[in-house]
Amino acid sequence: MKMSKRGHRLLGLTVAGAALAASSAAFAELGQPAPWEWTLQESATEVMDFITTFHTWLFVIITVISLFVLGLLIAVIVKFNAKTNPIPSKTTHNTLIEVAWTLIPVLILVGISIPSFKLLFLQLDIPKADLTIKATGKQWYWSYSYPDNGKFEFDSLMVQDKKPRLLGVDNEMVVPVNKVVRIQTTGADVIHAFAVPAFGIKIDSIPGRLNETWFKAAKTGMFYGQCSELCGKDHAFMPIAVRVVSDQEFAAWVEGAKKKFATNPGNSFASADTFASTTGPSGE
Ligand SMILES: [Cu+2]
Repeated sequence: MKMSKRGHRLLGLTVAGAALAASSAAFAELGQPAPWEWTLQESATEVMDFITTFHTWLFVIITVISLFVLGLLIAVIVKFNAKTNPIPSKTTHNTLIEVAWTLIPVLILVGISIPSFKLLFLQLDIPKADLTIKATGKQWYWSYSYPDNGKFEFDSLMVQDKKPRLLGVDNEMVVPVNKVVRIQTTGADVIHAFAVPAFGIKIDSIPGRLNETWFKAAKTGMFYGQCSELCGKDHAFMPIAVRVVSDQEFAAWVEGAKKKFATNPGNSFASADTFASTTGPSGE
């Protein structure tokens, strides 16, 4: 069977699309962005699963609406131009169409709002936490404190040569797998935002206010995020690195961290000195 020119073009497009999808899947790495990635990052929590499904659902809806409107436009252009339709209809009302173009958009909005509210409640209704971590955004790094596990606090600064580029840090936030982690976040100087795409969380860290969010990582591994509120010249260089480990590994890490990061009362600004003496990404 011989293929038409259009058939060839369609086949070419399909192959290109499939190759693109396959390549993005091949590059995709859990917990971090991948080259040529054009989809959402792979999910590691129930919330992110929901976000991904909701995103796909909205994409289907907008695609159908766009194609429908495009179809109508083409029909008007082809069938009702001055040449093919010299005597235009004088119709001003059509009850059926008027009811339809009122009712159908309402139904579409209801179809969007129901999963939207479900997702909102899932995100905002924080379940009973197994662990609380306070993440403080500072110009330009994060400090994490573990009030439940021996009250230690430490700074997490980007390390320039560490992989993945611009995401590697000296001290990672460590959490146990399959445990509800409540994040309380605030800003020490200006507004920052704590965001980890694979967990589906993004929340402003505002000075003088304590915002809360939560995640329950279903997979172990490294998960990266970034400050997501423009906060100054090194905004792009204050990554968030979360290491999800087993319960036993977490307990062992806590023991080590307690000694390593023992809180030194009366020296709460020691971290600022640490930062000043560390070579920042801009070489300052
Ligand atoms: Cu920031």
